[in-house]
Amino acid sequence: MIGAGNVGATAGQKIAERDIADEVVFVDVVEGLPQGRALDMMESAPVEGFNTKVSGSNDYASISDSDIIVVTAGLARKPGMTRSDLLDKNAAIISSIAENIRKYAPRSFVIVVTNPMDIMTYLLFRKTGFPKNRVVGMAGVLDTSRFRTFVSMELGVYPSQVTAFVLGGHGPSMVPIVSNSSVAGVPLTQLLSTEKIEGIVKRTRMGGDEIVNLLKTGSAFYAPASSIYEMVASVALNERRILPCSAYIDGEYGIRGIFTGVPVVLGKSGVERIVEISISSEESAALKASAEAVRKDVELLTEHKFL
Ligand code: A3D
Repeated sequence: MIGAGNVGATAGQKIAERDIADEVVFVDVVEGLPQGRALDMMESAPVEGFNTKVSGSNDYASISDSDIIVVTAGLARKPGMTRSDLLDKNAAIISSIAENIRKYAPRSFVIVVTNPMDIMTYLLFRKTGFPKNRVVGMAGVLDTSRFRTFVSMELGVYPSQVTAFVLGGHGPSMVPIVSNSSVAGVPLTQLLSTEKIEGIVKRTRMGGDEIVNLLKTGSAFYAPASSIYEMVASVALNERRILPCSAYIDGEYGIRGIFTGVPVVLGKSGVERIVEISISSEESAALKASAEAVRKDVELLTEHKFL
C-alpha cells in the first residue's frame, strides 16, 4: 500500500483482517506514520484472528517483489477543489512512485487510486512501461457502489441485490448505465420513475463532493477502501469478477488510447479482458464524451511536461 493515509490504511486493514495476503506493507513519506499504522493493526491480530503480517516503512525497497501494489499516495481534495486541481501536485508524486515500482516490483499488478485517477493511472502506465493488463485505476467499483446504495435507500431493499455499472471517467461526466441496472433481476426502469432515477444519477455523479462537503477536511475513505479490497481480492484469489475499472482501452466502446471506466474481468493475470456490454445509444454517446474529457486532461500531462 503506497500511501498510509485514510484510504490506504483502511484498505490495508480490510486486506489484513480478511487474511487474503501473506503480508501487507505500508510505504509513506511521513516518518513514523506507516510504521505506526502497521504496528497498531498488527496489535489487533489476536483479537481479530488474522495471520497476515503487517509492516510499515519509509523506504521503497520494502515493496520488493510485491505481487499487488495499491497507490493511494498524494493529496486528497479539499472543499471547492476539483480533481483536476490536484493534477500537477499528484503527477509529480506518481512519477516518482512509478520509478520505484519499476525498480523494486517489476512484475507487480498495480491499482491506482490517487486523483485525478484516470489521468494518474495513464501516467503510471506510461512511466512504468508495464503491459496494459497490469495497470488499472479504482473508481468504477466505488461509483457503482454509491449508485447501488442510493437505489437501495430509495427502494428500501438489501443493497447487494442492486446490480449496476457506472462507467466512464471518475468525475462529473461518469455514466451510470441505467439500461443495465436491476434489483434481483428486475430492471430498474420497472421499479423507479424516470425522475427518481435521474435524481440518483445526479447524486452518484456528485457522490465524492457530497462526502467532501460533509467531512470538510479530507475525502471519502470507507467506501473507497471497500472498493479497493474487492479488486485486490479478485486478483489475489483469482476470482475473475467482472468489475468496472479504469482500464487501457484499445478500440472497445469506440474509444482508444486512454484509461477510463469499463467492465473488466479481474483475475490472477490482472485485466483478463474488457467486457463490452450492450448499452443504449445515449449511454454510448455519454461514455464517448466522458472519454474525451479524460483525454483533454491526459493532454495536460504533456503540456505540463510530465510525459
Ligand atoms: P490522505 O489521508 O491525505 O493520505 C495520502 C497519503 O499519501 C499521506 O499519508 C501522505 O503522507 C502520503 N504521500 C504523499 N506523497 C507520498 C509519496 N511520494 N510516497 C508515499 N506516500 C506519500 O488521503 P486519502 O488517503 O484520503 O486519499 C489518497 C488519494 O486517493 C487522494 O489523491 C484522493 O483524492 C484519492 N481518492 C481517490 C478515490 C477514487 O475513487 C479514485 C477515492 C478516494 C480517494
